[in-house]
Amino acid sequence: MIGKKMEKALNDQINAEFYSAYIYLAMAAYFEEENLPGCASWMRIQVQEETAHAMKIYDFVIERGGRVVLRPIEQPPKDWKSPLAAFEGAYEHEQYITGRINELVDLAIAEKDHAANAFLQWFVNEQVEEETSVDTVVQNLKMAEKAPGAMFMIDRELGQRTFTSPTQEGA
Ligand code: OFO
Repeated sequence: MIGKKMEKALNDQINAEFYSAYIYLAMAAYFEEENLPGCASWMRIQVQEETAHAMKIYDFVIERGGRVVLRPIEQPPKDWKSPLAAFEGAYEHEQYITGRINELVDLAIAEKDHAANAFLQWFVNEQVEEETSVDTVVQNLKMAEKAPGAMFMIDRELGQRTFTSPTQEGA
């Protein structure tokens, strides 16, 4: 059985993961508007990842005998001043999510909830990947600023990304 504090914190994290999906969906719409279909597609894959993250926590709360309570998802921004600014925003957001995951681990340790701690380690590792993959795009876009035509190549490359369900990678 899950403790009340942990249950509340995990419900908050379900909301944060759905917000992540929402902000990336907003970025996908922005990229569609900017005629960058590869960037838009990359963001749509990210939406699937975030939804899978939310559902992974959702299932864990239920498995532990807790109650999932869904709250409203905050409205994400609509526009960014450049593709680079959007990906920099995504990078900042991932750092924020990493901080939240670390706080959840701290809470699991304080509550002596070993099952939650073990479960959350998957997210600790996942956040390393999340930050790295976004930061790689940020670095490429920074280089592209100085090379005309490079944006076209990057967009084409980002369009190659495919979705692998994080929940099927084992936890
Ligand atoms: Fe769920 O990792 Fe991004 O936000």
